[in-house]
Amino acid sequence: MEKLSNTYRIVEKCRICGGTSLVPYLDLGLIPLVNNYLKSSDLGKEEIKLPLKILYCAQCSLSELSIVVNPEILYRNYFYRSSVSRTFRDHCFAFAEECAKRFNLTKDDLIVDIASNDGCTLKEFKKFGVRVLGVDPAINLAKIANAEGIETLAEFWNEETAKMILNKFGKASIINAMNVFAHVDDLNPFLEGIQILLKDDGVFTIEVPYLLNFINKKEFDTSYHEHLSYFLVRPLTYLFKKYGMEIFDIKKLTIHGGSIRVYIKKEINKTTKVDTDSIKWLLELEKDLGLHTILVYLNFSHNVRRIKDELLAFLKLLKDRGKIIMAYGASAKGTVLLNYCGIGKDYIDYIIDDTPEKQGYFAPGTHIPIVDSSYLKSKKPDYLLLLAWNFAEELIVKTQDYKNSGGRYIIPIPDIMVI
Ligand code: JHZ
Ligand code: ZN
Repeated sequence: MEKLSNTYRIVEKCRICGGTSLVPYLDLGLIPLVNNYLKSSDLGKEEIKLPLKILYCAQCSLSELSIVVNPEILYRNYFYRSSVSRTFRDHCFAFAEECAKRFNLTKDDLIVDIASNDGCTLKEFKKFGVRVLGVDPAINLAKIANAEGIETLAEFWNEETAKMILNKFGKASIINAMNVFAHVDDLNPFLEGIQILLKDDGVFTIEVPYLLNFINKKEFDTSYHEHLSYFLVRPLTYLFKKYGMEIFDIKKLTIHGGSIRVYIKKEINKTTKVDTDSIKWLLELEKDLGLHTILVYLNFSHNVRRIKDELLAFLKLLKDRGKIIMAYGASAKGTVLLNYCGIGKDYIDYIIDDTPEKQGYFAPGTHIPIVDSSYLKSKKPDYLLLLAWNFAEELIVKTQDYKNSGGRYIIPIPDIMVI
């Protein structure tokens, strides 16, 4: 494969501990960029496909991608809209409500959301009467959020952005980084930016998919070129200590197949009580499950190959019987699953997605057309492969008519389940 200049760099040392003992354990082959949805005029052109490989750091137990794709390519125009899922909107409301109560937020408090997407989280915070500001590099998303009354800067998060906000808006009481911390290559300017903008008694929170769930539930499809780091608590404790920050609480969450929310304060803030139990409990759990050694990861990789074989064999059986199969959720993880397993238009006729921006486009790699939910009625599939399996419940509830008329669902992860 030709190495496209300025497209990516190869990872040689761990981004958290600097260790060079990086052991590869998952290799999904060449996968397209998951956010690179195609127009019909793009279909004849060559598509970027890059190696998708995960490495385990023997020193701090971080899992990390073997390459880093230039963020300017990945994030300036972003199709994913956080607010499409009701489950996610509810999740954001619960978080905003918790913060408002727990940290006694008032109208003077500024809440900054990094990678604020279409303003989904900040809309919920706004309900509690606080000041809100979004930061997101996607120009298209910042435009949508601003039009909907959530002030948003179309910038990457770093020291310069933090200084600019400080001059214009003052210090922040809470800074959130939800589903973005794992996307960041150089954490130095990111955390320096937090130090600049956060009040001394302020709170920084991150939400990241939890590697423990990734391994235990075989969520291999949530690895893609955007997800550079796959976190356990262990490397996180190491990281924040290095930056003069302290984790004071961690919550396990069910969202996105299992995530953790980590609450962090500046070390100089002596007033916030540290819940050492929640941190110790997770650290011990990770150790007991063998996540601080390589063996578990190699076993995981073996399971991933098995899922591929089983899913392909099952879909083949359905096609041999003349069944019509469609998919729901043109998600990033769906693109990885389909491309890695070799499931294309020969199996799946259409992918339904409620995101207006994705409809009319074609899925990366497979070129399966992305359509709106009216296709469920007009094309009458026998089976619906849930590519957004993390929102299975929500998708099944919203497709009750399909279910009542005999339609079935295939949930691919962690093991094939037919409903
Ligand atoms: P969803 C995203 O990944 C984006 P994806 C990002 N890379 C990230 O870090 C992770 O989340 C955590 C559609 N849908 O959320 C919307 C409906 O159409 O599982 C989405 O296209 N109707 C930043 O893309 C897709 O499915 C619905 O009712 O893997 C879901 O994508 C629902 C619920 C979803 O994440
Ligand atoms: Zn490391």
